[in-house]
Amino acid sequence: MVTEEEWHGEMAKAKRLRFISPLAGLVVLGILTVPAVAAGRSFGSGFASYLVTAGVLIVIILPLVYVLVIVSDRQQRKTDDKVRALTSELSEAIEIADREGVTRELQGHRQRFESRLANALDMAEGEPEVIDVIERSFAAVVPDAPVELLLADNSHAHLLRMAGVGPEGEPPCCSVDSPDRCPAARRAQVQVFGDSDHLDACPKLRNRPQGRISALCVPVSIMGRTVGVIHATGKAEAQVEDSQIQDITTLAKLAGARIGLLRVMAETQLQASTDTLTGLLNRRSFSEKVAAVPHNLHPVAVAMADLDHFKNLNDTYGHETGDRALRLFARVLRDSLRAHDLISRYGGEEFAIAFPDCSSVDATRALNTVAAQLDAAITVGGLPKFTSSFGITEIEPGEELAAVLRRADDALLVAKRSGRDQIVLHDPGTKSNVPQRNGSTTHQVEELARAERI
Ligand code: GH3
Ligand code: MG
Ligand code: MG
Repeated sequence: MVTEEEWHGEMAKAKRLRFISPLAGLVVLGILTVPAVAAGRSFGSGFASYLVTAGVLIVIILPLVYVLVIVSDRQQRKTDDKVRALTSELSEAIEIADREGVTRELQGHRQRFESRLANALDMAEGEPEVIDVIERSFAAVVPDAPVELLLADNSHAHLLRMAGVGPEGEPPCCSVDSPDRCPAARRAQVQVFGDSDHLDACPKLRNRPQGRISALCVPVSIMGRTVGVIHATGKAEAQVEDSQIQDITTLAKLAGARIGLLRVMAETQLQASTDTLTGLLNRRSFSEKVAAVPHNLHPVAVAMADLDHFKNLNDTYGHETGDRALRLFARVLRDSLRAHDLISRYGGEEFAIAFPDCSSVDATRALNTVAAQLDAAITVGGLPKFTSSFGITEIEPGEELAAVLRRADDALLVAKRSGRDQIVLHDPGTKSNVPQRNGSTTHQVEELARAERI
């Protein structure tokens, strides 16, 4: 390394030498001329004396000139060395600057990609939107390679292809079917396989239709648990760029974090809207959902259910058995009714149900099935026998839910008074409550249905 001080010192030395050499030469020549002329004269006069003088001068000056040449040559070489060192240092510095420029440009590109990706994920409101962002990011991260996202289902036992792209439209189609069977997911580590034929390549890469391939597998974690993998393939022995690994890792990290956040939010929302014992809607979310059901063009039936003599069951078999009975009743309701019926635990051992696009007669039929299924489920579940009473009505145009529930509750009260284990339908025509079950139930329901058809 040549310092600036050294360089200036050498330049000053060379300059001094250039100035001093001719001056010193003249002085030395002047001084040496005297003994040379004297020596010439001592050998005679005329041309011979000149020759002797010149010869003496040459003999004396020659070594001096030689020394001068050596000194100046050495100085020149020193200067040349310094120049060479400086030149190579300069080109090295230029090279480093170029490399840093490229690195800075890559970093800038990565930062821009990261911030756009984070922004897109932040705007994604549900998992399908997050998956869409991931799929669109593939084109930016690995533009020419088949790549896919495999995510575990709720059971964590199966990996499902959630997104996939490829230059010819075909994703890599890895055959792995569970996170435990994927080395990247199992080890929670990025895996790079240079050639599917290598001894230590993932077995799932062999025998692909594309033949020999290389692969990059980046695990996706949600809240610290590896739940999937981003899998990209390329030509065998193809060099995988560090920047690509970093970009896919960033994509996996940000997408996993967003999905995790969305799942926590969904879980919190679910917890806030459901009853913890039964998993049914709670009173507040039931009211909100029923308010959103249109009831002007199509009938919407609403039922109240109350378990019969539930206090006795609790007192006789214990609170734990009572809880099991409540859970069983909730499960029977869920399994017997339609997926879009709104079922809630309204409080204690009371349940409210709304049947969108369903008349009270059809709802009565559905609740008859519930009662039958309950009986069977109690036997299978080994619980003490219990029954339920129901009151049913229909929402009238523009009616508040509170008024509808009051009517359903009135019908339920009639069911209780009539001996329990009953379905009582509030008849909108006569505005009276009609029992629908216990002996004549089916018959009455069918009659009502026929009347409605007419
Ligand atoms: P009826 O047939 O008239 O409805 O009589 P009932 O005994 O069912 O009604 P009552 O209102 O007298 O008693 C309701 C019981 O439900 C009392 C209460 O301890 C029980 N209960 C309410 N919530 C729960 C719960 O979360 N778990 C359990 N195990 N029991 C509950
Ligand atoms: Mg009760
Ligand atoms: Mg009650």
